Amino acid sequence: MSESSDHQVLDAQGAAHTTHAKLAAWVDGVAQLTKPDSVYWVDGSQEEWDRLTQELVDAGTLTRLNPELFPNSFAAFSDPADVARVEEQTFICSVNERDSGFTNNWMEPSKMKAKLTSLFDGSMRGRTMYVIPFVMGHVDADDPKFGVEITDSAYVVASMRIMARIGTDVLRKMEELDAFFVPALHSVGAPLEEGQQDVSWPCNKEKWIVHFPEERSIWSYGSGYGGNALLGKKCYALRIASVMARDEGWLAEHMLILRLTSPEGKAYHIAGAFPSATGKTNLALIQPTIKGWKAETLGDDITWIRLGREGEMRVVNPEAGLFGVAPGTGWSTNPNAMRGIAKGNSIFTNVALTDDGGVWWEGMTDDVPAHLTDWRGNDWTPESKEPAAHPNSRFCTPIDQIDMLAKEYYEPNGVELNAILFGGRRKTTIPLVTQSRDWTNGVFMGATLSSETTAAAAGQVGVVRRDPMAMLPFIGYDAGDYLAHWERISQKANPERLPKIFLVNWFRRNAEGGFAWPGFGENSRVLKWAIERIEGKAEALETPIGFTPAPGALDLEGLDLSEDELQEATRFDASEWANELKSIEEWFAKFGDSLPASLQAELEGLKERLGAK
Ligand code: GTP
Ligand code: SPV
Ligand code: MN
Repeated sequence: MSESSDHQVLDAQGAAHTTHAKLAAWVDGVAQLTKPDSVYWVDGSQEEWDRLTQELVDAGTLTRLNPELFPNSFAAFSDPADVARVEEQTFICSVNERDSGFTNNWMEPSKMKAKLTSLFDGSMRGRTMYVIPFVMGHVDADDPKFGVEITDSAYVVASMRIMARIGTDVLRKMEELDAFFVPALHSVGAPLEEGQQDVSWPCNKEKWIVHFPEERSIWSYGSGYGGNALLGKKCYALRIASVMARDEGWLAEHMLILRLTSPEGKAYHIAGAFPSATGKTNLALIQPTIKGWKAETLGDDITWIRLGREGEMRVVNPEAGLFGVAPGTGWSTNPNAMRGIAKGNSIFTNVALTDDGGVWWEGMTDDVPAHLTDWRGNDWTPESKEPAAHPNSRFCTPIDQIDMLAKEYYEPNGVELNAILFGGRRKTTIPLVTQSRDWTNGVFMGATLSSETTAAAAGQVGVVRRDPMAMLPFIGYDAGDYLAHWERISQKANPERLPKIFLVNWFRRNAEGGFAWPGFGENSRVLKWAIERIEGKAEALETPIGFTPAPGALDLEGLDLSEDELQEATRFDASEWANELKSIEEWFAKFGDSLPASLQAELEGLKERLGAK
């Protein structure tokens, strides 16, 4: 067949599958550019999942796990150079450079479009082009947020089926509303020549994760991994959604949502922003160690916050699955996650395989298996120097398999938010918990949030960096404007119903170098104190940085922790804060004119309270 007649076949695809004219035209245009062998519209059915996963097994991309251990579950092993988000190659191409701000990479949109157009030209040759209609959040929400991902990766299709609501039902709703959708284009950038043998994880050395905020579109090239390729997640539900939220008066945040019910039966909703691989999924699935408190989850990674009719803040989780860090998630630290994973229907990426056809990762069980196949396919024993699972290996599991999922997860317009936690991974300086003095002081805590970098992003691990609201890699516009937007939203809200804000740190070290606080389920003690603060019951000490638990105010019943150990975890240390202050000043200086005056005033207030002026 000649090339031009080939394209005529592809031209006819769009209109035959959808009455949504814009979508049909976009799909046709992409097919003409990327030149796939065929175009396939994803319906989201079980039959389709069975077929695609079998094709992926045949292609060597997936390994079917032993169904007695993990039913309907698969392991994938990526190219060793494609294991995490690539922040240096992530761009916010706003029309004006100023609007992408100093925290983002920027290129002039038409220049970037030209570059991407030439990369995508023929990039799907020899492959199937999949069209995935999806909605982030509920299709029945007051304002459903639609997207369509085009990808040449069946692994992405299978993963998207877990992570988002996808398929024909969503497409029909889009058509009925003639809805706006975010076009999200993805290619692994590995076209196949006639007769060329494919590899198990096609990708390209060159990677581009690009967002055009004004037209609300996404182009991702070269990577098949997680947040680079499942475009509903970080690219849409955070970067593009944060821009929509700025324009429409809401917030798109990197937060978990937890519902806690007190022994008196009163329920509270807490959202928590922690940078990547810093404990969101674990806190979302917490098993409280204190008596009488019940925890249920609504979300583990992304939270959309909107104002309700009474000026209350309402939260929804726009996702349908968990894409969780595997290492450290285990039967002793996180049984709720493990029970959900064990139900199957999951895709594991870059974990190790056990000899009986199951999966394993560091921290999954207390006993370490005598033999494994590591994530690179090599034999592994406990003597091996390298970890068996990649530090950023992930489980991808439907959220409805979590026993502790709150029924409120299904509320199309969410639930009222009562408290916000900001947390980082800091060895020093940041106490276990500090309550902000008020909303603006809480926004200051979020704006100056800092954390040691993790394996979730390519690059050096363990370096302290400022990560405002845990959104540093995900703010789709100018960071100063983003902080101003947090202030603006609070002014529109009912002041009586504003969530209380707390700064937490589960990762402070003691003099011996161990964790000063046991963490995980024991974090429920901190949550209890936070709720009792909201209720006006718990005592606090006022320090220059905010309110910390008064002696005896944290419930430590049943916990083996001495007064001294508790002190190490919770104390405010003036000398550490003298250094912190310098670092915060350097950080704020980077914002230039776009730093909100209210936050500069917060810094001045802190300086004064620390006796630094
Ligand atoms: P992303 O999915 O990348 O956004 O990560 P996340 O924020 O959901 O982090 P997750 O809950 O998966 O935890 C990441 C790592 O932190 C795991 O290795 C956990 O074992 C560890 N971790 C989580 N909570 C705690 C805690 O309370 N204390 C300690 N010491 N480690 C924790
Ligand atoms: C994160 O890095 O915050 C993640 C994993 O949740 S990814 O989807 O790859 O962004
Ligand atoms: Mn995350």
